[in-house]
Amino acid sequence: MNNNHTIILALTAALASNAMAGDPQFTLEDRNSSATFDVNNGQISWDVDGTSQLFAQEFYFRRATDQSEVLLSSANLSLDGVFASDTNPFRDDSIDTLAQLFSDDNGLQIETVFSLRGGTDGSGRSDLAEQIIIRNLSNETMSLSFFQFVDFDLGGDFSDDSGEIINGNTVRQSDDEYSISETVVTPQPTIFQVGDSASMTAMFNDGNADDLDGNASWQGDVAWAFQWNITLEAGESFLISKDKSIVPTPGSFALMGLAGLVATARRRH
Ligand SMILES: [Ca+2]
Ligand SMILES: [Ca+2]
Ligand SMILES: [Ca+2]
Ligand SMILES: [Ca+2]
Repeated sequence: MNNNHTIILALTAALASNAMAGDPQFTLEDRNSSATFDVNNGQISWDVDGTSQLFAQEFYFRRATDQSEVLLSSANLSLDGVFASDTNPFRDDSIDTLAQLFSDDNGLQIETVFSLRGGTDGSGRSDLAEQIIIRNLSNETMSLSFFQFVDFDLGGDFSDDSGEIINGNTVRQSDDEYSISETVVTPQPTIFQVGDSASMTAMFNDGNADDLDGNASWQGDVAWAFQWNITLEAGESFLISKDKSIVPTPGSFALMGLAGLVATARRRH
């Protein structure tokens, strides 16, 4: 199956689900992993070896004219395109990369690209690469704040997680089974926050303008966010490049499960 064929199938499936009610959703799959994205709500799942790891990943922005943060969604901006593709077609015929393009009427354009790479079955490993490109297509200088908000519930449960931010651009969150790290490859965020999921969700949806508070660690229902304050000249663009990696926590049940699989494989051979 070639890439174009896969894209057409994916778009047809999305349009069909839209017609049936609900938001268009795309599920990326690669080896032991899957991740679902909703054009109205951001990323809504990331499963590794059948275990749910993510509650939500959402992007927000606040333009000079906005009174509060606005969710990046086809409800708030026009959705100019969605493309799902299979970038390793010799391995499988599953879509693993999703690109979405949003814009407003005043020259702001935001493109997101997600690329999923799973690990071998039972490894507890997975990787998600992300690029966000913010463009000023207008003839005037544009200022905005852009926010990434992430709520992982590692291992399918939310109460036993702990999270911290190191050097202002690297997140580590873990529980007894899994660990997630995210590194912002470029550029350094203006400010960050790790905190309680419910209060951070409320902050982004309360109708007031909020900036992150720089808190660097939290335990419980951990969530985190990065904020970039950006000024773009006419025609200028801003690229945020990030990578999320899930691995088994050292000494964890997930890792022991992997060791068990290896031992079993050795016995069979
Ligand atoms: Ca693929
Ligand atoms: Ca957990
Ligand atoms: Ca707010
Ligand atoms: Ca959480």
